[in-house]
Amino acid sequence: MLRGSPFPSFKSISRAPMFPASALRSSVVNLRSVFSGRVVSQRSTSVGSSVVRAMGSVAGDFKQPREVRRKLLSQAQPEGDGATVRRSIGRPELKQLDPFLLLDYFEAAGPAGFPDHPHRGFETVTYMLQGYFQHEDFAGHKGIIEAGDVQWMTAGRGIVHSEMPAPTGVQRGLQLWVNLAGKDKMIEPNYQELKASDIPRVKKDGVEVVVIAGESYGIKSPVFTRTPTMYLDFYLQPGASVHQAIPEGWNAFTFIIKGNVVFGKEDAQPITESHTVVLSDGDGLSAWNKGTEPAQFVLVGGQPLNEPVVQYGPFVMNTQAQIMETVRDYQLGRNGFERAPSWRSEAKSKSRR
Ligand code: FJE
Ligand code: FE
Repeated sequence: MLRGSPFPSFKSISRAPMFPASALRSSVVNLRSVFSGRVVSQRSTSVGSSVVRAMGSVAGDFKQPREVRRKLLSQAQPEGDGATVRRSIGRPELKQLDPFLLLDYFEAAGPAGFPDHPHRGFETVTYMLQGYFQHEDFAGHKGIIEAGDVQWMTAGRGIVHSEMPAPTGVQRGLQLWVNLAGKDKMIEPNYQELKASDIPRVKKDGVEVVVIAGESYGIKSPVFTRTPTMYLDFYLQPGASVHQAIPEGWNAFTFIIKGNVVFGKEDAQPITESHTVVLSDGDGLSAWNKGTEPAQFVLVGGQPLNEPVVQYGPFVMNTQAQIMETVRDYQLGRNGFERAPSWRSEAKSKSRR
């Protein structure tokens, strides 16, 4: 059991809010398919719009529309070092939506951010909407994520890094955590870094979509999603609607960044800004902007892993024994965390002088 005291130095790498004791949680979802070695298909989204819907923009054809299963509001909360997030997936009422562990819509103005911290067992996807973020990791990898850019980071067996917004101006963006299957948790860390110009965008009938992962309107993202995932950023002009295919059996949700959006049925209640909508099963989603202002929302879907999830802050494994091993690896600097004990980000070193 992780009860605080067995890992005294663990706290020293974290400032209080980063790794609350409550971050340790365990949920056995489906033991049957753990380590079953099932083959997952990369992108099974069906495209082709043989049936043209009466109105609206057809980004992918489908038969069984998904509807709103749950609606949750995300209020701003402090996170990291002076940053503010609106947490979607990962909040107490929605700890996870397999394979997703977290979606934070972050806003930072001035000095704030997420100083030196580790990850193991999943992927972080940072998508900037405004401003920029500077990142650096313990292996010497560093760079800037600017508005429209995506950093798809596979932490695998271990990354320690710092994620700090620009010192001036307003920074806005999203960070999504995608779980990795047990067989992939200890893979070599990897980055897929896309500049805004590398990410396909489609504009049609008052709809604009940024294809971060998966496909829309027959256009595919170049991102490889080890855990099969779709991630689309939609902009709907007033009066516009979109019909988007989503693979059946995948879990899917939307998070509204701006405006009001009607999901599922045209006469459904519009859903407002900062709400997460968990979608029911089906093979597609219809969305309408019936308001007078442009609307923006992200649609995220993924093939469930159906494995037990044990999370301790930034470490996500299948069992508590693996979590304890991870904490030990991190403290002792082994199994992928070799550079952890001696590394300190430049950002942090500078801020301390
Ligand atoms: C954190 C572990 C973490 N939301 N949104 C525990 F890794 C983090 C963390 C972030 C984060 C970073 C960015 Cl750039 C954007 C984020 C959480 O680094 F906040 C906790 N509690
Ligand atoms: Fe991080």
